Amino acid sequence: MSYNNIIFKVENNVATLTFNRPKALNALNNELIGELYTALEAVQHNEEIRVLILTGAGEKSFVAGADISELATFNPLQAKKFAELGHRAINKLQELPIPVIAAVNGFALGGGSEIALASDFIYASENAKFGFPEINLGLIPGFGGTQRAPRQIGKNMAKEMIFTGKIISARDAFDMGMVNKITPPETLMEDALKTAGMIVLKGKTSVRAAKQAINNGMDTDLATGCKIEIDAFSLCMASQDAREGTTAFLEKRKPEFKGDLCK
Ligand code: DAK
Repeated sequence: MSYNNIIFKVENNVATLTFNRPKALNALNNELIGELYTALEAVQHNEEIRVLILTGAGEKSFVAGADISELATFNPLQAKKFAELGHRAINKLQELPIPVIAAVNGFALGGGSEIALASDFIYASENAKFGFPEINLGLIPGFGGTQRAPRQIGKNMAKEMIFTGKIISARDAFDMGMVNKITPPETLMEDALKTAGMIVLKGKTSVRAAKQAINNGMDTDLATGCKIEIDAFSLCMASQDAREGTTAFLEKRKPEFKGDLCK
């Protein structure tokens, strides 16, 4: 599959999706969002892919939000189509069974911050900047930002960012728990790939079960969340990986996870 606005590659069980419109700071136009959705479907159906990394082309930007030049031309029906496609893509991203790391290499504004927040965690380069400038356009975040930001950085911090449209540094984003790690720009991808490489070596079933339990549990109360964990734990116990992991420990060797269910 060839794309005009993204670069998609798979190597060593890790897929890398690069937003690739550097002249427009990788702003999200309709075509890019369609390609993002198609690539995410491919990731979902390819069991060889164990981790997805998202990043932006060029040194300046991850994604500078929706493409304002395109947005300005939409009639209401086109805007609805754009919104529906955007939500489908971002929901698909959040619901991918495998971990997603956003390697934010510059501006992550509006839709860019929303994509990063829908990922499982964020590594940011020292020059990364986050924000929701929609308010400056007379808009509000439209790809789930009003919902994901308060859940992840707290209601009041999210309100301040969304009401003011201010742009914050990687350090501020790290301090509020939005970013897991800050790295020099030159080593951002290396760091993300290193972490992805650690995850690739773990059991396929247990990584997926952990992601599902955390995500589904966060949307509910603690007691229901613990029930979700019991089911996910039981599923892991039915996998060859659990047998291999425990046996390898007892035999004092490294486990070799295959990701199959018990036969
Ligand atoms: N759209 C289109 N082009 C953009 C762009 C964007 N978002 N951001 C940057 N560019 C283009 C610039 O126009 C410029 O193009 P040329 O003039 O060279 O042709 C080029 O990228 C380089 O940008 P600058 O010259 O401005 O670079 P600076 O370093 O001076 O400034 C900046 C960088 C990121 C601070 C600045 O470019 C900027 O403020 N960009 C706009 C940020 C922004 O407001 N993004 C949109 C957020 S709103 C919806 C759902 C969701 C959304 C909308 C609708 N529905 C449900 C319907 C989402 C909305 C958003 O994301």
